Amino acid sequence: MPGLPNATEAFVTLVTNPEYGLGAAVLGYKLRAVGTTRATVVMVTETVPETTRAMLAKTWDKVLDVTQLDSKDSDRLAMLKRPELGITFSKLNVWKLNQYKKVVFVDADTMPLSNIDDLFQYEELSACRDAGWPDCFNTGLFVLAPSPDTYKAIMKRACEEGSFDGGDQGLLNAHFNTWSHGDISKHIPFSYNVNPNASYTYLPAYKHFADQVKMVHFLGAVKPWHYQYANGKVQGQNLTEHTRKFLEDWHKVAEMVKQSYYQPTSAAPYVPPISTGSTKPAAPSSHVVPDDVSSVLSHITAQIKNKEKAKSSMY
Ligand SMILES: [Mn+2]
Repeated sequence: MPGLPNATEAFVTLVTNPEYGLGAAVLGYKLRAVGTTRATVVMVTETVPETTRAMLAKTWDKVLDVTQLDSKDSDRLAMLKRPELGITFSKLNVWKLNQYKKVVFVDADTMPLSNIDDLFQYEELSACRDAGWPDCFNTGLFVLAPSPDTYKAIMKRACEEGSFDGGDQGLLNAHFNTWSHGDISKHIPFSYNVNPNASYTYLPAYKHFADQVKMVHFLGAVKPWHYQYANGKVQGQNLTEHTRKFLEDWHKVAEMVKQSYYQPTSAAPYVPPISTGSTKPAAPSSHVVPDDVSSVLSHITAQIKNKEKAKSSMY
């Protein structure tokens, strides 16, 4: 446990399944290892099993139940070939955590390499450029000021416009749409959200700025937990030297988290539980975020039904 976590500011992440749970456990461990003075909060949806919650409780200050939001926008998600991204709409629950004045949201597939508490100097909405489309910000890391009003405004936009990429990044870029050409003080340096997989695009820069990398973000469909790891080495072809190093750093922490933090109830070795979709919903927790989304969700459902109707009438 950190000595005195600053209770008005928090790092927050989201976990919706056991794999991201291991990612978040690594992230929580690393945030403490680099000496954060802020509170650490992991939001979990009802799809997260008890074993994963127990592991997270060892590496985060607070495990918080949140409502699962799903954009259900399968057409657009299919365009991205990432149908699982819809669930990232659950990220929006972070705006409801108004017991905190300021939050740095970080994806569960990120890993800080050094202290990143200076991010709390930034105002809402601050973020780094997306490596794929630099006029958009990447939502793997962003600074926000929780507010139920902002939450409602973003949900309203989600109902009216959906998201151009089907995920939270399209929606948040549409909502905070002055980011690219507005106040440049809301542009966080790229070194706080570096995608090691993008190295082929600008390898000399990766070499030149390697020492300044504060946090890596393993974005894309292949995550650190998909790589085989044995004897301190990650198995994988076509990995650049620094990608391999980041992946091995991640796995070293993952091994530690699994061995010394995760206490299985049987003597069986740790195997990440596989989500079957039939996971028993967790017992109600005293930390449930007030749920005011049911009406919003019924709007979304109605909209989808209308769209489907419109589509089927075209044929
Ligand atoms: Mn991510």
